[in-house]
Amino acid sequence: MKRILSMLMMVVMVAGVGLDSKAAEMSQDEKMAWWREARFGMFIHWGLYSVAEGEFEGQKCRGKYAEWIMSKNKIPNAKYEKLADQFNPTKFDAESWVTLAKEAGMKYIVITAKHHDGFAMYDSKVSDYDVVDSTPWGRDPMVDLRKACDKHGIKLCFYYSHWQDWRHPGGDGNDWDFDRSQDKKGSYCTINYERFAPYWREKCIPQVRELLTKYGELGIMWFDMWTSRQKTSVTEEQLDEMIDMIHDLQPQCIINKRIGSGRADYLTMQDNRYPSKIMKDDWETPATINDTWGYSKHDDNWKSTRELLGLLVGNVSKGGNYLLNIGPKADGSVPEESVLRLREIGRWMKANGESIYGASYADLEKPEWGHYTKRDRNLYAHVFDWPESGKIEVDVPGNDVESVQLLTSRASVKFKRGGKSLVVDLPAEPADELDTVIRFVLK
Ligand code: FHN
Repeated sequence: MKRILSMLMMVVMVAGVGLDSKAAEMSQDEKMAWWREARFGMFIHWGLYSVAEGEFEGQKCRGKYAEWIMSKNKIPNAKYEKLADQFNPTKFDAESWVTLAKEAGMKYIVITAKHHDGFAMYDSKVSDYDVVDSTPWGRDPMVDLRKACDKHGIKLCFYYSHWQDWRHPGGDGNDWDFDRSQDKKGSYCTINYERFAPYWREKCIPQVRELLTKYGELGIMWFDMWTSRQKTSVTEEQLDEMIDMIHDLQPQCIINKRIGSGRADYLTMQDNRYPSKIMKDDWETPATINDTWGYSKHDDNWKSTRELLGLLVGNVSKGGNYLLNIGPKADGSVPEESVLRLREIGRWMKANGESIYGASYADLEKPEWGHYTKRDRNLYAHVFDWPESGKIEVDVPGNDVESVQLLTSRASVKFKRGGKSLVVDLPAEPADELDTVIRFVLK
């Protein structure tokens, strides 16, 4: 019996090694393929700051990001941690978050497993400062999210704040609880490698290891150091240790460059920033629907659906992804304003998604009426601003074009072949009030 068991173990181990080495052998293109195909993801900022809703003890957050309230309002850990007593999200339903992402046409979810406040939003054995051990709710939302993501074919990804940690005495960023007078000046922190090393060893590495080992296959480990590493207490060696660990445990998992190392897989722009030109290496914009990431009852500055869709299409037209945030309330519900906008984008994506998924830049000048995207032999003209002339000129030699159609109905659209360009007669009315897409099939 013992022999049979050990033989079985061997088979399992060999199969396991086979899987790992297959992933380890993936080329960069193979690793990035799902992400390039996806183009559109959901960011979720949810934590103790969601309880505060942008206000603490009658004081509004002194900054536009509500998840920064602990730092901006200099709230000591002893007070901030009490927010955990009120964290009881009775309306949390992983299924509804995931189906919202799916309805919007998003293909992956990146959720804050730990933000700068140091509070783990999953069941961590490293410290009790987590959602299971410190809240009356006592549940691990990542377990439900994992199930719902698998059910709906959405990739699950984790955000982890590896640099800023305002809870651990060694983490960067907290100079209101901890004496930092011996440190050098950094950016958004003070620098002290000796102070930082125990945080890295005792909390950061073990917690990321938990995330990589407890929740199945992850799409991205999303890190957040938006300043240069030299202005922080993080060392190159520490980042190498983190990246090696991810490569060992989940070789298929991609890493964004805000980890602070050139070894990461793709670039994250600054928040809500958009390049003016095509960028050929992989990149994304993390973006907010209003101004904050974490929920704030004071932020009503909602972007319109049209603006959000323009930013998504604009990013794809320059070769990038769009990671759009929702900040659920502490009760687990998603603000109606976000739900509405995501559903409207979803309606458009359902009809026009082929011009987004796996699409990229077209190597044409940006037209004044909108954007171009391209996939294989298909060129897509996204007409956001309907021209008064009822015509658009497209810089593609007429002889290169096989057919021109409205994407949604496949109805042919009239066009004249010029020498170096085409003139297209648009239909009398836009087919979609947000963005009418004309598809050119190239020879
Ligand atoms: O400080 C964070 C912020 O709270 C938020 O998480 C964003 C998302 O990109 N990242 C940092 C600022 O860039």
